[in-house]
Amino acid sequence: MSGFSSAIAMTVLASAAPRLATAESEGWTVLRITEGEIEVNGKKGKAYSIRQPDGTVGYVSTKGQRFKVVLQNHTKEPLAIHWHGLILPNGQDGVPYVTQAPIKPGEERRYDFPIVQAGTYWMHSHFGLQEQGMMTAPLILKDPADPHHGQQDVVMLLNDFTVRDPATILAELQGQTPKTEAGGTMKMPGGTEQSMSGMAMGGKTPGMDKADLSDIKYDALLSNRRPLADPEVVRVRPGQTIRLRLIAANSATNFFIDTGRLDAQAIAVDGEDIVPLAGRRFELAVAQRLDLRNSIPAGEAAYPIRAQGEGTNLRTGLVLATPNARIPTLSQQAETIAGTLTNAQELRLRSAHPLPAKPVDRTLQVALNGDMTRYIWAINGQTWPNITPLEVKKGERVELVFTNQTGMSHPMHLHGHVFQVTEIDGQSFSGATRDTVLVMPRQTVKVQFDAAYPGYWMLHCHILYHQAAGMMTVLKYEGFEDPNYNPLASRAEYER
Ligand SMILES: [Cu+2]
Repeated sequence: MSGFSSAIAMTVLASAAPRLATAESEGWTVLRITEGEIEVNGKKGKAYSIRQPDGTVGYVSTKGQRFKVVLQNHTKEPLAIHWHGLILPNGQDGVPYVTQAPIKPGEERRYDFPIVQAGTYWMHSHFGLQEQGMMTAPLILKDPADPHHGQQDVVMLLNDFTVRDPATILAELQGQTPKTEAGGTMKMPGGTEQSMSGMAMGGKTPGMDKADLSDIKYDALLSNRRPLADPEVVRVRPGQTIRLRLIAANSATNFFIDTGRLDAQAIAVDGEDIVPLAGRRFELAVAQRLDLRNSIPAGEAAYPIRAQGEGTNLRTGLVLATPNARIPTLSQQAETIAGTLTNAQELRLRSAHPLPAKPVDRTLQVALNGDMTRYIWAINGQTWPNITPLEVKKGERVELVFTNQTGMSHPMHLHGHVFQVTEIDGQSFSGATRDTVLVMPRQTVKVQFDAAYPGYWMLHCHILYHQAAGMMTVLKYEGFEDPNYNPLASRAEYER
């Protein structure tokens, strides 16, 4: 943890300065990725940052404009940043060894494509385990045609915080000796068809019968990088309407969102509008986003917005407060341990813009399986990078059938597309359009999308340690070729 040398970062910055000035004058937004650490409740842990030169965290732009970003790596490691939820050219999707080579220390990479969406998105490393070190930031796209355009936005980016090295966490989960600097004793798990054939599925593995809510004990949960003991306070006015943009930018924690005494309308999930759903308690799985519209009541008051982790009493949050409100002291520990998400909310969500009715041209089975005792996670019995891509053809209506044969829930994310949730455990409905859907243990979830964007698109569990332990594959368009596609090279990410 000691090596976050600002001197190195400054040197790189200095050499990049002339280019940087040019880039900004040409309408580019520079995003600098730096290493660092933060102290939470007296404990220090890793904290990368993704900021513009003026300190702005992440990126905000508008539908109809161009996404023009110069990404600069001021860290000492290679990296790659994925623009989560965006519809974009495949080559700019930010997946190392699949759509691009990693960005080396001191290097920069340019991204330039039209912004065709509006909503709450985020960016995160898709390289190794950097996401756990909070190489994450908001990516907000506004819609000038939105009747509520211009109202106050409050972004609430959630992270799960650990002081431990994520490589050690993964090695321990897999029952392996942590890697050493010299040796690299850690290997990618499974990997061969042979090892997977003996894999215990369903509830047959003893370890999978435990209440597998969460693999990892976190030191804290953070909202905009602050613990609930020292929360961000956002000033609001009585009578004002605000849009709260919640982003589960964390590595392994599903959340219950609690708006306390403040009524809320859920208006979008994963950037996509839904038929408004009123409530005060909402489910939010890893990598998902939830937009809430809140009307601040008359009178002075403080309104904590809290997020409690599934299977833990840890919680985080921020406070909306009118100008003269007293800010309450908030405990990071809830009185009770939260249970499990249920997907009951998912069944109630209705897309405001459902897919046009069309027969399904192709159904792809996506079985989620693995071996909890050995901590191997798989899709259709295969572990990344030893996978056979799922194939689609441009123009097809594609259905994905997720069947979860494991004892843990998996938030499944498809890159570069928006899908509609159409069925959960036999119950059909015109569900939300989104990019990440939670599949509960033993559950079958069906989604549909139109195959309109040729490329190699990742399909994976967004729990970082499941992804790293193999639960990742690729959706490939027939006839699409990509010179960067070399998944076997991605082993190196974990062997460094
Ligand atoms: Cu998973």
